[in-house]
Amino acid sequence: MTIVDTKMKHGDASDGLLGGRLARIDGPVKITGAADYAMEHFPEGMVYAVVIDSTIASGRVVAIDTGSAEAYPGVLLVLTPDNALPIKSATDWTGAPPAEAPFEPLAREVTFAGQHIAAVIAETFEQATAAAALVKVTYDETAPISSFDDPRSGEGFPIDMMTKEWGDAEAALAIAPVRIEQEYRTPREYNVPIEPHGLIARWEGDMLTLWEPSQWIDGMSRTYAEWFGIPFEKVRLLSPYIGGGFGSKAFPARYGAVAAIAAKMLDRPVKLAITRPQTFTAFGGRPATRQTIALGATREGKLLSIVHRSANETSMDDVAVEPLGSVTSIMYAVPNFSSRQNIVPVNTVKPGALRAPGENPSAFGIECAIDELAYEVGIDPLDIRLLNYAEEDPHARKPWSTRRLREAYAAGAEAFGWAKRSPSVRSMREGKQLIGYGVAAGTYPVRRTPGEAMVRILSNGTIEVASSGIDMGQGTYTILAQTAAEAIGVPVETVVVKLGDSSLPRAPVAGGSQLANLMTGAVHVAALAARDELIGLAINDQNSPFRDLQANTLTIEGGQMSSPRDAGSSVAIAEVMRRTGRDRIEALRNTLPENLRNKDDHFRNFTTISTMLSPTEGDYSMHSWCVHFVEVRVDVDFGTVRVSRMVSALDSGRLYNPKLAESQWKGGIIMGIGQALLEEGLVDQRNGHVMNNNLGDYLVPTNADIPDLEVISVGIPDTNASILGGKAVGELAIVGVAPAIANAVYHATGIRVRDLPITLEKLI
Ligand code: MCN
Ligand code: MOS
Repeated sequence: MTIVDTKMKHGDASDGLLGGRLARIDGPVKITGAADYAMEHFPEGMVYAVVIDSTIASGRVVAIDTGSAEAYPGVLLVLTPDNALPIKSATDWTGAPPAEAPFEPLAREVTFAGQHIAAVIAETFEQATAAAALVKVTYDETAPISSFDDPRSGEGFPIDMMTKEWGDAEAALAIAPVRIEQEYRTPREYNVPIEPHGLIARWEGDMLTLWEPSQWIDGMSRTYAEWFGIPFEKVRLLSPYIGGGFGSKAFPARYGAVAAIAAKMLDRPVKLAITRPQTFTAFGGRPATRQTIALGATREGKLLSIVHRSANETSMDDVAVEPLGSVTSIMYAVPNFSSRQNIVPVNTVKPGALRAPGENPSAFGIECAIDELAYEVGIDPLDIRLLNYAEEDPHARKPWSTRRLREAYAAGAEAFGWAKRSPSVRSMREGKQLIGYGVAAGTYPVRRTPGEAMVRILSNGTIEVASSGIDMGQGTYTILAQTAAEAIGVPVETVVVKLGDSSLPRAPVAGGSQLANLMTGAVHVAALAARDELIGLAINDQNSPFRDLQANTLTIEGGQMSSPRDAGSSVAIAEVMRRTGRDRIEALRNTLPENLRNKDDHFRNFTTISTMLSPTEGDYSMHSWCVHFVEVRVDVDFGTVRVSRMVSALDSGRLYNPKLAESQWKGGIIMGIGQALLEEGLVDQRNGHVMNNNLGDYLVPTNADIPDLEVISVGIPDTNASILGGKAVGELAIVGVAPAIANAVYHATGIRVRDLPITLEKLI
């Protein structure tokens, strides 16, 4: 178990309260190397597994010759589908019941290049690696379909759940005075967190311990428990520190099952580390997407109709949907609307979640399209957004809980100097640099899943907060310490936060940008309960110092309890605990709805996404909002694009810690710049291999690519959205960055790039 200690230097005391700019309390252990990451454990007797991946993208494994590998020094086991311990299928993340058939993490039928087909387990990593090279696989290969541009992939099949329609969009489009229609595309993009994936699995009898980076301790523990048919409590998953995930560490992957199977078969702890190239095929990444958007409008630029048709790639054997109509359907007021989506199976690993799945590519489509319309009708790209401003949710027909997008447009435009933009393309230039200004909006929904937290007041006055929620860099440790400090009335230095352990109170997934709102809410409720109990004790206990004062109202501030009736006397919490002989006060609270609160076993032992409320459940439609203003400079001779200036204004409601929220926003913006200009998974169309499966060839931005970023918070507390008034932060800011850059590039050059990334060959 890891304890994060807040005894460190920071700014003034108010920094420690909610809304204060407290620096990350997990920072010192991270930069001094004291933080223990999953793969840094060395349990007694540990051995090493190396997974062998398919070199073909389509076909079947005919034979696996393991003889030489088995004979290699140190080799303990060569695992194939034929000898692997059978395990069960597990419930999926939505709560859909598991398949009857057993789950086979090693494949016989191959549907993508890089699919795990065997594993070698040896005493050392080097032995396992060398022996893995000796395994001979014979395939029966068939021609793969490597992308949805392959004519053989067809149109795919419709996902009815994604259909959103009102009015008569086709008819309104047909008679609209102004019509534009274009296709927008985003490539395969991959999660490349700094810490690659992997795990250590150890069995002690029927107890499974896992050290594995995780965005969802409870969901992953449940899956492992179901795979092996053991109770949830028999799985201990530890993930106190995580080197980023961006959506890729929320579910156990097949290699996790392989490691746990091998550990059980050998009765030795097994470490299985995924190599960087394997991170491109061992789990999802964002699928390639394409969207056709037709806009019908008046000559003044008022929208009359949107017809949106879209598709994303999925794997051959499973359904992955990247919701491409998510922003299209809520950003603008439009009387007629139709959005439909297909998924197209190709020979790829099943795509997964990558920061703002859905909203991110969705915004690329609609926010470029609206920009195109602005030029078509000859009005300013910012004005056209205001002209079509949605005063309520046009799809759900509900009022926004809060939507400070107008304020964001105003604040962003002012800080950026949008008014200095000259309207026509190629009209701003400095030497060999064409200068362009672009704008685009973004949004991310407020998701709500119940959470649970424990708050303890210990005899020495320390406050302990415990939750199985995680911190992969967002700041969970820090904001939960601030929440407890504020609710109880103690300096933040006295709060200790424990996270990332399945034996702690249950928390939902740190995905969908919901954890901060949910867990600050649960900790707030638990901390108030603990405080109430402490005050009750102080008032009622025979030995309480306040008993003598006969005080019936008490306050706690700075860790000192006092009675307003007797201003002079204040007693430290530790002293109250000592005098009353209490060793601890504990409050376990959850934020389950009233009707589930007392029969919460199902929730506690079966956390799936099924308890998540939609952003439009209830009286309001709840979303975070943002706008990005970008200046690009495009070299006239070389077509190179640099983002030279950027101002973003964002509405995430109340910020629990502005320093951390700003850092989250900037992280998202940086990823957005990478998406716009650099990121592109290249799949060899002949054999389905990801060609640039490493950080040398799959480009992500570095410091030199990023200008000074200015972020402005325009949010106000939104207590419809969450207990403490915050809205989503983590994924918001990536949404809208790529279209803002594409729009700026058009303004600079007069060239409209509708397929990401915007590389130089598309501009010359
Ligand atoms: N915050 C705040 N005020 C609010 C809400 C949030 O100050 N009203 C700040 C807090 O510091 C909080 C952080 O923003 O810890 C993120 O909060 P939230 O939006 O609830 O997001 P989650 O905690 O659920 O984190 C997940 C989210 C997602 S889904 C992805 S993807 C993502 C992201 O966070 N991956 C990240 N940010 C990441 N940051 C890092 N460093 N690494 C990743 O892999
Ligand atoms: Mo974030 S992609 O929802 O983990």
